[in-house]
Amino acid sequence: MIYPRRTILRLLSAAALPVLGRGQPKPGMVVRCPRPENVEMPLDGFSTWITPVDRFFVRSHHYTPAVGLQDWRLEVAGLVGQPLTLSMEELRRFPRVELTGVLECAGNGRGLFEPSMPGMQWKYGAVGNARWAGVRLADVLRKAGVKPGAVEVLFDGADVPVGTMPEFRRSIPMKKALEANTLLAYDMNNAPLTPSHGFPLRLIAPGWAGDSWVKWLTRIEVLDREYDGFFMKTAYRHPGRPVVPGTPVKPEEMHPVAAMRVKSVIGGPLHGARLGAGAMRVHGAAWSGESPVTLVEVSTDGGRTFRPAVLGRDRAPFAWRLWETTWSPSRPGYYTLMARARDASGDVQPLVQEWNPSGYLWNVVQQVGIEVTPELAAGKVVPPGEQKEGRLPAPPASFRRACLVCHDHEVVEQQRLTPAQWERDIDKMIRWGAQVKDSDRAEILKYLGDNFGP
Ligand SMILES: Nc1nc2c(c(=O)[nH]1)N[C@H]1C(S)=C(S)[C@@H](COP(=O)(O)O)O[C@H]1N2
Ligand SMILES: [Mo]
Repeated sequence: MIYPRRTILRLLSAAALPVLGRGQPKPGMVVRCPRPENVEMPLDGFSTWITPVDRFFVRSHHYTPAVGLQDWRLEVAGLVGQPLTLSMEELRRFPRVELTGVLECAGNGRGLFEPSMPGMQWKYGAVGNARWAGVRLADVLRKAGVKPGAVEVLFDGADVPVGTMPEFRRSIPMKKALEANTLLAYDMNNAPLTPSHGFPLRLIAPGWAGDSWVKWLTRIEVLDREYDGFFMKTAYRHPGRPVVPGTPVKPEEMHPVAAMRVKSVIGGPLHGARLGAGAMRVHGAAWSGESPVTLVEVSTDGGRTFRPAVLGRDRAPFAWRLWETTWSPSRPGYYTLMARARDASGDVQPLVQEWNPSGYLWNVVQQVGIEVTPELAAGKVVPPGEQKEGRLPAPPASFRRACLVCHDHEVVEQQRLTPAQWERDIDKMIRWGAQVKDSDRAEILKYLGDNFGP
């Protein structure tokens, strides 16, 4: 196969631009892929109300662009009376608004779905709670003067697609765009956004999953119709009803992922831990979409009984809530801990995870198995052992040539796909510009199928 011309140009221009493919390294994070940067917060992150920037997950489809404020402008265009071109200085003249809120990737938990599907295999930590500051999108739109007939606002960032992948462009309906809490943020935790998190400007869509929180904003366009680009029409769609696990659903039968779902995560003890007898703290964080968490209940007997946990004092409408309870196991044994959150709308976490084709919005009640043993002194905790990974055979040169040009190996290692799923995935990669020679295809598929199965 010949490289499409567009791909060559893209790869060349990507190489020439000061693009930070890997972002700033964040020590102690679970690296799902160094390039493009995708890192996950470990479970200990569910112990602090505000997630520090260096512990905050990163999800980037493309390489991190290096944007300089000097030439940066925000364009406001489309169905408006007065198109705008704003510098950061001009933008900062709008009233400053602060908001503490949860940012969670729609795909958080994908790595837990059975049957599995391709994509970043996030477990629990593609989520964080930060202080955002910026200006109201509504204020900027008011200045531009939205004309009648506006349906959606479309957002575009400075990231350049990898290969022939589509641009990451996302839209939100007018109603969400005009809400007082929808922000164009320049600060995260009281400092300018870092490159990984969208410097100099990103969208904050509180209560909605991360795919709407477009980073590196350069252009906002008011549309008189629903946007039909790839990341709205094909990706980030959910059936919104239970479907037979493992079966395809047509994109037109799904709708765009919007609000997050009510969810709690147990930050400790950790699954697989061994503990001595005595009182222990069971704790974590809980959040929902657009209505706040009102209750977290904890079970220590595999879901037979639940009792309310104590909710942390720190709270804000779109933030997560820390929770904890103290528990003294009456005798040694194996225990299954569970936490179940409820929100103000009455929504509650399910006991069974309904499946969807792309693995979005995982929010089933988590189960944490621990062993209480007389071999350990009261209060002593032995964390779960490091998972021993089998050694991988060296990837064939054909695979390195075709695949590792655009992304690192880590993103492949975490997949759990059948040979048929790998076939489809390689076809997608070819559509996205991968150069796979016909003579190499079988060898690549064998390497993938032999090593990264379900
Ligand atoms: N321009 C652009 N914006 C983007 C993305 C992207 O790839 N490009 N990823 C989105 C997704 S899927 C998520 S979950 C969040 C992640 O934000 P973070 O990296 O700051 O945690 O950014 C969103 N904004
Ligand atoms: Mo995401």
